[in-house]
Amino acid sequence: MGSFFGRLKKGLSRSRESLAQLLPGKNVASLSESEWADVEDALILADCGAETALDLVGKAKKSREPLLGLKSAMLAMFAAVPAVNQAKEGPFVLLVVGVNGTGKTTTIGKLATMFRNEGKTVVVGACDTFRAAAIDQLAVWVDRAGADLVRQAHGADPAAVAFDAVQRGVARNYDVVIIDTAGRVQTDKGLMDELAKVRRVIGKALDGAPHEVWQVVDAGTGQNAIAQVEKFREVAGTSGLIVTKLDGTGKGGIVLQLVQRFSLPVRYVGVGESLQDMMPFDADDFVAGLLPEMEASEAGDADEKSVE
Ligand SMILES: Nc1nc2c(ncn2[C@@H]2O[C@H](COP(=O)(O)OP(=O)(O)OP(=O)(O)O)[C@@H](O)[C@H]2O)c(=O)[nH]1
Ligand SMILES: [Mg+2]
Repeated sequence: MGSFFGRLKKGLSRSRESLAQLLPGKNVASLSESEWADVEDALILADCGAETALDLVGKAKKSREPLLGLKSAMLAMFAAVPAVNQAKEGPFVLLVVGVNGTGKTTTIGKLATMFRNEGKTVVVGACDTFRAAAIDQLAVWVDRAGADLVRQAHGADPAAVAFDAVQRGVARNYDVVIIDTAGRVQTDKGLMDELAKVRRVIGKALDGAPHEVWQVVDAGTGQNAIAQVEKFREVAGTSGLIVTKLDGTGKGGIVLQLVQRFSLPVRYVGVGESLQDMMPFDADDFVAGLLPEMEASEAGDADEKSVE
């Protein structure tokens, strides 16, 4: 937890430092309109997007203390998190989707390890059959996690692999089935149709599956993440997000923007390349990483920004 938070904090330092210059962590009574405009710009630069930045500033302005106001406006965005949808019968089936290189396969290795550590049995379906190397990469992760793998030859129909994986999960009474898919750009209609088919076929193998569809988003993508989630949600039924590479982006506002735009829960965040570098998303930690720290208020703390 300590090291996770450290990595997250380090990853978000660029955004936090620019906000710290505008919002000193002191008991400032108010900011001027132009100071608020600067805060809004800093939020936009941190990838919050204009709409979310405006919304946050609008709410923060109503508070008697700017930094606290911004903090609670951010936390409010994460307020209602739905529970993970569970399987009624048979294994919990999780479909993992997203654009190329966002971290799906790595995240599946981390998730499989996590489930195994919880004592659950896991099978992973290698449905990225486009690249032979993709199957081998997944096999290494799955092996390390101590999970089972369903694979077919390079070039096989991804939907057929998904069907087999779910079937094996049911037949062997596994607790969890995770389906890895090939990365695809949301504008590629052929590949998006294929993903819709993978989803449909999973439902044929087990009624009610997939129970969750987690979309992996690279925190460094910037505004394109919005178009990605919009399209994947429509085609594949994204039900939750995993935001990766929060250790390296220097931004992070994209998380706020995605949550506000789509009301989707962020389930996990990735903060590095190794197995333990993934943690459940914690809104308090995240907001604490994004905003400068509050100093204990001191009496008579005069600052050039304190009075307008
Ligand atoms: N720094 C950092 N790197 C990550 C994280 N998650 C994944 N990566 C790296 O991102 C790169 C791509 O990861 P993959 O897991 O292969 O991504 P993918 O989405 O499966 O890629 P495709 O299957 O090609 O679409 C690898 O070099 C990973 O090590 C993370 O949280 N932080
Ligand atoms: Mg992959």
